[in-house]
Amino acid sequence: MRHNRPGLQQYFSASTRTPIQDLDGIITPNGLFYERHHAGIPAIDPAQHRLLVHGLVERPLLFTLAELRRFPSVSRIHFLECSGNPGFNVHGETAAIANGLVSCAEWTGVPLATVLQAAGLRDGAAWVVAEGADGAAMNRSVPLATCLDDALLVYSQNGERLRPEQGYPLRLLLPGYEGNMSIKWLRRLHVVREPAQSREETSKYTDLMPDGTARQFTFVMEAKSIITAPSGGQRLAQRGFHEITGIAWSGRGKVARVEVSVDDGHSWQEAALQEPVLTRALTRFRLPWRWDGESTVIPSRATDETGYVQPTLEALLAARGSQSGYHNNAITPWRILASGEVRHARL
Ligand SMILES: Nc1nc2c(c(=O)[nH]1)N[C@H]1C(S)=C(S)[C@@H](COP(=O)(O)O)O[C@H]1N2
Ligand SMILES: [Mo]
Repeated sequence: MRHNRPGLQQYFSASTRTPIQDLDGIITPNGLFYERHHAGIPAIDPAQHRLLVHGLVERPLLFTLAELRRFPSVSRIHFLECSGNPGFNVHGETAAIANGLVSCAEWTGVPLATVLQAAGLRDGAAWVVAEGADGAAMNRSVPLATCLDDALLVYSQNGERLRPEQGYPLRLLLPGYEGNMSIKWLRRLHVVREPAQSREETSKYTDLMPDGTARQFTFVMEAKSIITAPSGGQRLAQRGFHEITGIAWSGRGKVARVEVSVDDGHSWQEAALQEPVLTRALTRFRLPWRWDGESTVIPSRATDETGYVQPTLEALLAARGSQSGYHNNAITPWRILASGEVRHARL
């Protein structure tokens, strides 16, 4: 779903959202994967594309895609979420507007650790600056420990080659981290001592606090959930049985529990989680429900395996103030009217 912000001077949409209210299961079809690009989508000839690995390494290396594909590969299912999903002043009419900058896919590629080991790390190596080949030459600094952990150099998504929108022919994937760091159209990995302090980690992707300081390097996407049915814009056609279903995820690991309330948070019931529950992947939850035809509010609340509980918007605003633009993982409550129409409870 293209998202054109009124007042923003641009002739193309810089982001599209996944219609999460219309999807089942946990895998996002590639054509419906959300998109966020800061300088359009470059057209890259894969035969010409190179990945440079240099800086504090024993052997600077320049890879063609064919060379990268010779490394042992892995496939893993992970979500990707923009840390601007949504802003703090957005109460989406639909689940897509409220939370559609999240998607989940099976990614295939090479562990970044394998490629860094091939280059050999030198003393002092502590960060890797990843850079894209788009007009923005977008770059982000990634701690070396993350690069040696579960970071992937990805060339395929859900079985087919990456689409141009997702970074063809090569992207970085940092499971559980804010989407911005998963650099698309990846062309360079610079191993360095200190973070680059680039635009995307200073003026952007930092959170301004009420006391005037800013939170920087807030990498992890904290636990979140959203009911996708019934959700905003939908309508319950009759009273009686309805399945409440939605998605939950956590950048820290597995989702441990999702609770759903059908009485505006007065009481909570535990939803069933679709097996297998995967680390840093969308997790489908379901709760059978009998609607009595009365108006009510239905929020959902995720807890991850670290014990972290998804907060209310009030709790987030109390902790961070209202200047902060990123990392809103607040509970989304849907209001069901007696007519069966569903709206965002804050609208
Ligand atoms: N080179 C480059 N990488 C990028 C971006 C970009 O504009 N250029 N956008 C980032 C942002 S803000 C997000 S949320 C994700 C979006 O990935 P997707 O478009 O595949 O969903 O890519 C990140 N990687
Ligand atoms: Mo993003």
